[in-house]
Amino acid sequence: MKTVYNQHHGAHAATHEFFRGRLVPAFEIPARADFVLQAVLGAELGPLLEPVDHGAAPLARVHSPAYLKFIEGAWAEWQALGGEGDAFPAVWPVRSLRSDVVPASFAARMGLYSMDSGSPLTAGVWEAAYWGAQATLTGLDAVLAGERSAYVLTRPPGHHAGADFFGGYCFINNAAVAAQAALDSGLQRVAILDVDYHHGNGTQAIFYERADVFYASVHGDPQTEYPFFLGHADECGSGAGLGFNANFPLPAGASNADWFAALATALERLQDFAPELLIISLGVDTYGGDPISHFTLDLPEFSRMGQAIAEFGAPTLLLQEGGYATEAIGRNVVAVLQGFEAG
Ligand code: SP5
Ligand code: ZN
Repeated sequence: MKTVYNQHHGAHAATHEFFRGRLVPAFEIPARADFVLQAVLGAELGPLLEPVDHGAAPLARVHSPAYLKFIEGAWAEWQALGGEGDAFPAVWPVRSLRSDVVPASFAARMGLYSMDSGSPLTAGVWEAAYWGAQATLTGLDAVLAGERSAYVLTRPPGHHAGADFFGGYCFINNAAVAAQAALDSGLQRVAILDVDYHHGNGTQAIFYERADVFYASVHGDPQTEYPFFLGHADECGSGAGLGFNANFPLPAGASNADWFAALATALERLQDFAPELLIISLGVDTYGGDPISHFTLDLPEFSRMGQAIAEFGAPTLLLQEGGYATEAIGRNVVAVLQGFEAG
Protein backbone atom coordinates (compact mmCIF):
# COMPACT_ATOMS: atom_id res chain seq x y z
CA MET A 1 0.00 0.00 0.00
CA LYS A 2 1.26 3.46 -0.88
CA THR A 3 1.59 5.95 1.98
CA VAL A 4 1.36 9.68 1.33
CA TYR A 5 3.31 11.44 4.07
CA ASN A 6 2.60 15.05 4.99
CA GLN A 7 6.15 16.08 5.83
CA HIS A 8 4.88 19.53 6.89
CA HIS A 9 2.90 18.12 9.84
CA GLY A 10 5.54 19.19 12.36
CA ALA A 11 4.86 22.86 11.61
CA HIS A 12 1.80 22.44 13.87
CA ALA A 13 3.28 21.76 17.30
CA ALA A 14 1.07 22.74 20.22
CA THR A 15 2.69 22.54 23.64
CA HIS A 16 -0.35 22.62 25.94
CA GLU A 17 -4.12 22.30 26.06
CA PHE A 18 -6.71 23.06 28.73
CA PHE A 19 -7.95 20.24 30.92
CA ARG A 20 -9.84 20.58 34.18
CA GLY A 21 -8.63 24.09 34.91
CA ARG A 22 -5.02 23.48 34.03
CA LEU A 23 -2.79 23.59 31.02
CA VAL A 24 -1.62 20.01 30.42
CA PRO A 25 0.84 18.76 27.77
CA ALA A 26 -0.86 18.63 24.37
CA PHE A 27 -2.05 15.21 23.19
CA GLU A 28 -2.06 15.95 19.46
CA ILE A 29 1.70 16.30 18.92
CA PRO A 30 4.20 15.80 16.06
CA ALA A 31 5.64 12.68 17.68
CA ARG A 32 2.38 10.89 16.83
CA ALA A 33 3.11 11.03 13.11
CA ASP A 34 6.83 10.42 13.66
CA PHE A 35 6.04 7.10 15.35
CA VAL A 36 3.64 6.11 12.58
CA LEU A 37 6.24 6.95 9.93
CA GLN A 38 8.83 4.76 11.65
CA ALA A 39 6.35 1.88 11.88
CA VAL A 40 5.24 2.23 8.25
CA LEU A 41 8.86 2.27 7.05
CA GLY A 42 9.80 -0.61 9.34
CA ALA A 43 6.94 -2.74 8.03
CA GLU A 44 7.96 -2.10 4.41
CA LEU A 45 4.33 -1.52 3.53
CA GLY A 46 5.13 0.11 0.22
CA PRO A 47 6.39 3.34 -1.31
CA LEU A 48 6.25 6.67 0.48
CA LEU A 49 4.87 9.53 -1.63
CA GLU A 50 5.14 13.28 -1.13
CA PRO A 51 2.01 15.38 -1.39
CA VAL A 52 1.39 17.08 -4.74
CA ASP A 53 0.02 20.62 -4.47
CA HIS A 54 -3.55 20.77 -5.82
CA GLY A 55 -4.04 24.37 -4.64
CA ALA A 56 -6.67 25.74 -2.25
CA ALA A 57 -9.73 25.27 -4.49
CA PRO A 58 -10.53 21.71 -3.28
CA LEU A 59 -10.48 22.98 0.34
CA ALA A 60 -12.95 25.73 -0.59
CA ARG A 61 -15.36 23.07 -1.90
CA VAL A 62 -16.11 22.10 1.72
CA HIS A 63 -14.93 25.04 3.85
CA SER A 64 -16.20 28.62 3.65
CA PRO A 65 -13.77 31.12 2.10
CA ALA A 66 -14.04 33.32 5.20
CA TYR A 67 -13.06 30.42 7.47
CA LEU A 68 -10.09 29.41 5.31
CA LYS A 69 -8.87 33.00 5.19
CA PHE A 70 -9.20 33.22 8.97
CA ILE A 71 -7.17 30.06 9.64
CA GLU A 72 -4.50 31.09 7.14
CA GLY A 73 -4.02 34.47 8.79
CA ALA A 74 -4.91 33.72 12.42
CA TRP A 75 -1.36 33.38 13.71
CA ALA A 76 -0.32 36.75 12.26
CA GLU A 77 -3.35 38.40 13.89
CA TRP A 78 -2.58 36.73 17.21
CA GLN A 79 1.04 37.91 17.00
CA ALA A 80 -0.06 41.45 16.17
CA LEU A 81 -2.11 41.43 19.38
CA GLY A 82 0.97 40.39 21.33
CA GLY A 83 -0.28 36.84 21.82
CA GLU A 84 2.22 34.65 23.64
CA GLY A 85 2.10 30.91 23.17
CA ASP A 86 -0.62 29.12 21.25
CA ALA A 87 -3.95 30.81 20.57
CA PHE A 88 -7.16 29.60 22.24
CA PRO A 89 -10.75 30.77 21.85
CA ALA A 90 -12.58 31.97 24.96
CA VAL A 91 -15.99 33.21 23.81
CA TRP A 92 -18.60 31.63 21.52
CA PRO A 93 -21.81 32.77 19.82
CA VAL A 94 -24.10 30.26 21.55
CA ARG A 95 -27.94 30.31 21.41
CA SER A 96 -29.44 33.85 21.31
CA LEU A 97 -26.13 35.42 20.20
CA ARG A 98 -25.54 36.36 16.56
CA SER A 99 -23.19 34.40 14.35
CA ASP A 100 -24.19 36.16 11.12
CA VAL A 101 -22.08 39.25 11.87
CA VAL A 102 -18.32 38.69 11.57
CA PRO A 103 -16.73 40.71 14.39
CA ALA A 104 -13.62 42.81 13.89
CA SER A 105 -12.13 41.47 17.13
CA PHE A 106 -9.73 38.56 16.68
CA ALA A 107 -10.82 37.04 20.01
CA ALA A 108 -14.42 37.12 18.83
CA ARG A 109 -13.60 35.55 15.48
CA MET A 110 -11.64 32.79 17.26
CA GLY A 111 -14.94 31.91 18.92
CA LEU A 112 -17.05 32.34 15.80
CA TYR A 113 -14.81 29.91 13.90
CA SER A 114 -14.34 27.24 16.62
CA MET A 115 -16.27 24.76 18.76
CA ASP A 116 -14.05 24.24 21.81
CA SER A 117 -11.07 25.53 23.79
CA GLY A 118 -9.21 22.23 23.48
CA SER A 119 -7.65 22.86 20.06
CA PRO A 120 -4.63 25.14 20.27
CA LEU A 121 -4.01 27.21 17.15
CA THR A 122 -0.27 27.42 16.43
CA ALA A 123 2.18 29.30 14.22
CA GLY A 124 2.30 26.49 11.66
CA VAL A 125 -1.29 25.30 11.72
CA TRP A 126 -2.07 26.48 8.19
CA GLU A 127 1.09 24.99 6.70
CA ALA A 128 0.47 21.62 8.37
CA ALA A 129 -3.27 21.48 7.65
CA TYR A 130 -2.96 22.76 4.07
CA TRP A 131 -0.39 20.10 3.22
CA GLY A 132 -2.45 17.50 5.02
CA ALA A 133 -5.28 18.23 2.61
CA GLN A 134 -2.79 18.06 -0.29
CA ALA A 135 -1.53 14.68 0.96
CA THR A 136 -5.15 13.56 1.12
CA LEU A 137 -5.79 14.65 -2.47
CA THR A 138 -2.59 12.92 -3.58
CA GLY A 139 -3.75 9.70 -1.93
CA LEU A 140 -7.12 10.09 -3.62
CA ASP A 141 -5.39 10.48 -6.99
CA ALA A 142 -3.65 7.14 -6.47
CA VAL A 143 -6.90 5.36 -5.66
CA LEU A 144 -8.78 7.01 -8.53
CA ALA A 145 -5.94 5.91 -10.83
CA GLY A 146 -6.60 2.30 -9.89
CA GLU A 147 -4.74 1.54 -6.67
CA ARG A 148 -6.75 -0.73 -4.39
CA SER A 149 -5.94 1.56 -1.45
CA ALA A 150 -3.74 4.35 -0.15
CA TYR A 151 -2.92 5.56 3.36
CA VAL A 152 -2.47 9.24 4.19
CA LEU A 153 -0.16 9.87 7.13
CA THR A 154 -0.94 13.35 8.34
CA ARG A 155 -1.80 15.57 11.26
CA PRO A 156 -3.55 17.61 12.51
CA PRO A 157 -6.59 15.35 12.10
CA GLY A 158 -9.73 16.55 10.32
CA HIS A 159 -13.07 14.95 11.16
CA HIS A 160 -14.24 17.43 13.83
CA ALA A 161 -13.66 20.46 11.58
CA GLY A 162 -16.87 21.78 10.05
CA ALA A 163 -17.47 23.97 7.02
CA ASP A 164 -16.58 27.06 9.07
CA PHE A 165 -15.13 25.98 12.39
CA PHE A 166 -12.18 24.18 13.97
CA GLY A 167 -12.24 21.96 17.04
CA GLY A 168 -11.22 18.59 18.44
CA TYR A 169 -7.62 19.25 17.23
CA CYS A 170 -8.99 19.52 13.63
CA PHE A 171 -8.77 22.46 11.21
CA ILE A 172 -9.28 21.17 7.66
CA ASN A 173 -11.64 18.23 7.18
CA ASN A 174 -9.53 15.91 5.04
CA ALA A 175 -12.21 13.22 4.70
CA ALA A 176 -14.70 15.80 3.44
CA VAL A 177 -12.15 17.35 1.06
CA ALA A 178 -11.43 13.88 -0.37
CA ALA A 179 -15.10 12.92 -0.72
CA GLN A 180 -15.98 16.17 -2.48
CA ALA A 181 -12.93 15.96 -4.76
CA ALA A 182 -13.90 12.40 -5.70
CA LEU A 183 -17.40 13.55 -6.65
CA ASP A 184 -15.95 16.49 -8.56
CA SER A 185 -13.80 14.04 -10.52
CA GLY A 186 -16.95 12.22 -11.67
CA LEU A 187 -17.84 9.67 -8.98
CA GLN A 188 -21.52 9.40 -8.02
CA ARG A 189 -21.45 7.80 -4.55
CA VAL A 190 -18.76 8.06 -1.86
CA ALA A 191 -18.91 6.38 1.56
CA ILE A 192 -17.08 7.63 4.63
CA LEU A 193 -16.59 5.15 7.47
CA ASP A 194 -15.33 6.84 10.63
CA VAL A 195 -13.72 4.46 13.13
CA ASP A 196 -12.09 7.11 15.34
CA TYR A 197 -13.16 6.89 19.01
CA HIS A 198 -14.86 10.27 18.61
CA HIS A 199 -17.82 11.03 16.38
CA GLY A 200 -16.77 13.01 13.29
CA ASN A 201 -19.24 15.82 13.77
CA GLY A 202 -17.68 18.00 11.08
CA THR A 203 -17.84 15.34 8.39
CA GLN A 204 -21.41 14.40 9.29
CA ALA A 205 -22.55 18.03 9.23
CA ILE A 206 -20.91 18.81 5.89
CA PHE A 207 -22.82 16.01 4.11
CA TYR A 208 -25.93 15.78 6.31
CA GLU A 209 -28.37 16.98 3.66
CA ARG A 210 -26.80 15.12 0.75
CA ALA A 211 -27.40 11.72 -0.79
CA ASP A 212 -24.07 11.46 -2.65
CA VAL A 213 -21.94 10.94 0.47
CA PHE A 214 -22.96 8.36 3.10
CA TYR A 215 -21.37 9.00 6.50
CA ALA A 216 -21.26 6.10 8.99
CA SER A 217 -19.50 6.19 12.35
CA VAL A 218 -18.78 3.87 15.28
CA HIS A 219 -17.80 5.92 18.32
CA GLY A 220 -18.06 6.63 22.03
CA ASP A 221 -21.57 7.73 23.06
CA PRO A 222 -21.75 11.54 22.95
CA GLN A 223 -23.77 11.46 26.18
CA THR A 224 -20.38 11.15 27.89
CA GLU A 225 -17.73 11.45 25.15
CA TYR A 226 -16.43 14.33 23.03
CA PRO A 227 -17.85 15.97 20.86
CA PHE A 228 -20.96 15.64 23.11
CA PHE A 229 -23.31 17.66 20.90
CA LEU A 230 -23.55 15.36 17.87
CA GLY A 231 -23.23 11.65 17.09
CA HIS A 232 -26.46 10.19 18.45
CA ALA A 233 -28.15 7.16 16.89
CA ASP A 234 -31.22 9.13 15.76
CA GLU A 235 -29.20 11.34 13.37
CA CYS A 236 -30.11 9.84 9.99
CA GLY A 237 -29.60 12.76 7.63
CA SER A 238 -32.16 15.33 6.53
CA GLY A 239 -33.81 16.51 3.33
CA ALA A 240 -32.23 14.79 0.34
CA GLY A 241 -29.72 13.31 2.79
CA LEU A 242 -32.30 11.42 4.85
CA GLY A 243 -31.12 7.83 5.15
CA PHE A 244 -27.51 8.64 4.21
CA ASN A 245 -26.11 9.08 7.72
CA ALA A 246 -25.74 6.32 10.31
CA ASN A 247 -24.31 6.60 13.82
CA PHE A 248 -23.39 3.69 16.06
CA PRO A 249 -22.59 5.15 19.49
CA LEU A 250 -21.28 2.68 22.06
CA PRO A 251 -20.89 3.31 25.79
CA ALA A 252 -17.41 4.10 27.09
CA GLY A 253 -15.87 0.76 28.03
CA ALA A 254 -17.78 -1.18 25.37
CA SER A 255 -16.42 -4.66 24.61
CA ASN A 256 -14.49 -5.50 21.46
CA ALA A 257 -17.35 -7.85 20.50
CA ASP A 258 -19.81 -4.95 20.67
CA TRP A 259 -17.42 -2.77 18.66
CA PHE A 260 -17.15 -5.34 15.84
CA ALA A 261 -20.90 -5.93 15.86
CA ALA A 262 -21.39 -2.18 15.32
CA LEU A 263 -18.73 -2.17 12.61
CA ALA A 264 -20.48 -5.02 10.79
CA THR A 265 -23.81 -3.17 10.86
CA ALA A 266 -22.16 0.03 9.64
CA LEU A 267 -20.50 -1.85 6.77
CA GLU A 268 -23.85 -3.46 5.84
CA ARG A 269 -25.47 -0.05 5.61
CA LEU A 270 -22.62 1.19 3.43
CA GLN A 271 -22.80 -1.96 1.29
CA ASP A 272 -26.47 -1.17 0.47
CA PHE A 273 -25.30 2.28 -0.67
CA ALA A 274 -22.91 0.64 -3.17
CA PRO A 275 -20.22 3.34 -3.06
CA GLU A 276 -17.54 3.65 -5.73
CA LEU A 277 -15.04 4.80 -3.10
CA LEU A 278 -14.64 4.11 0.62
CA ILE A 279 -12.89 6.72 2.76
CA ILE A 280 -11.82 5.62 6.22
CA SER A 281 -11.40 8.20 8.99
CA LEU A 282 -8.77 6.08 10.71
CA GLY A 283 -8.44 7.11 14.31
CA VAL A 284 -6.71 4.53 16.49
CA ASP A 285 -7.81 6.15 19.75
CA THR A 286 -10.04 3.06 20.09
CA TYR A 287 -6.87 1.43 21.48
CA GLY A 288 -7.17 0.13 25.04
CA GLY A 289 -4.13 2.16 26.11
CA ASP A 290 -5.33 5.48 24.70
CA PRO A 291 -5.03 8.23 27.34
CA ILE A 292 -8.23 10.12 26.45
CA SER A 293 -10.55 7.36 25.14
CA HIS A 294 -12.37 4.31 26.52
CA PHE A 295 -12.55 1.39 24.10
CA THR A 296 -10.29 -1.67 24.35
CA LEU A 297 -9.01 -2.56 20.87
CA ASP A 298 -5.46 -3.93 20.53
CA LEU A 299 -3.26 -5.32 17.75
CA PRO A 300 -5.42 -8.38 16.85
CA GLU A 301 -8.49 -6.16 16.66
CA PHE A 302 -6.76 -3.53 14.54
CA SER A 303 -5.69 -6.27 12.15
CA ARG A 304 -9.24 -7.65 12.04
CA MET A 305 -10.55 -4.12 11.41
CA GLY A 306 -8.28 -3.78 8.38
CA GLN A 307 -9.44 -7.14 7.07
CA ALA A 308 -13.12 -6.21 7.47
CA ILE A 309 -12.53 -2.95 5.59
CA ALA A 310 -10.74 -4.82 2.79
CA GLU A 311 -13.56 -7.35 2.53
CA PHE A 312 -15.93 -4.47 1.86
CA GLY A 313 -14.40 -4.58 -1.60
CA ALA A 314 -14.31 -0.91 -2.64
CA PRO A 315 -11.28 1.22 -3.55
CA THR A 316 -10.24 2.56 -0.16
CA LEU A 317 -8.54 5.75 1.00
CA LEU A 318 -7.41 5.58 4.64
CA LEU A 319 -6.85 8.91 6.39
CA GLN A 320 -5.09 9.34 9.73
CA GLU A 321 -7.30 10.91 12.40
CA GLY A 322 -6.86 10.48 16.19
CA GLY A 323 -4.82 8.16 18.42
CA TYR A 324 -2.95 9.54 21.43
CA ALA A 325 -1.01 6.64 22.94
CA THR A 326 1.94 8.09 21.07
CA GLU A 327 4.35 5.15 21.13
CA ALA A 328 1.63 2.65 20.21
CA ILE A 329 0.01 4.55 17.32
CA GLY A 330 2.52 3.31 14.78
CA ARG A 331 2.05 -0.38 15.43
CA ASN A 332 -1.72 0.04 15.73
CA VAL A 333 -1.97 1.79 12.36
CA VAL A 334 0.35 -0.72 10.70
CA ALA A 335 -1.82 -3.55 12.07
CA VAL A 336 -4.85 -2.03 10.30
CA LEU A 337 -2.93 -1.55 7.04
CA GLN A 338 -1.44 -5.06 7.11
CA GLY A 339 -4.83 -6.50 8.00
CA PHE A 340 -6.21 -4.70 4.95
CA GLU A 341 -3.45 -6.04 2.70
CA ALA A 342 -4.13 -9.58 3.94
CA GLY A 343 -7.91 -9.21 3.61
C1 SP5 B 1 -9.40 13.79 16.22
C2 SP5 B 1 -9.62 13.50 17.66
O1 SP5 B 1 -9.46 12.37 18.10
N1 SP5 B 1 -9.97 14.52 18.44
C3 SP5 B 1 -10.25 14.33 19.81
C4 SP5 B 1 -10.60 15.59 20.51
C5 SP5 B 1 -10.81 15.33 21.96
N2 SP5 B 1 -10.99 16.55 22.66
C6 SP5 B 1 -11.23 16.39 24.07
C7 SP5 B 1 -9.95 16.10 24.79
C8 SP5 B 1 -10.16 15.92 26.25
C9 SP5 B 1 -8.84 15.64 26.89
N3 SP5 B 1 -9.01 14.97 28.10
C10 SP5 B 1 -7.80 14.75 28.82
C11 SP5 B 1 -7.94 13.58 29.74
C12 SP5 B 1 -6.68 13.39 30.52
N4 SP5 B 1 -6.78 12.29 31.41
ZN1 ZN C 1 -10.65 10.79 18.22
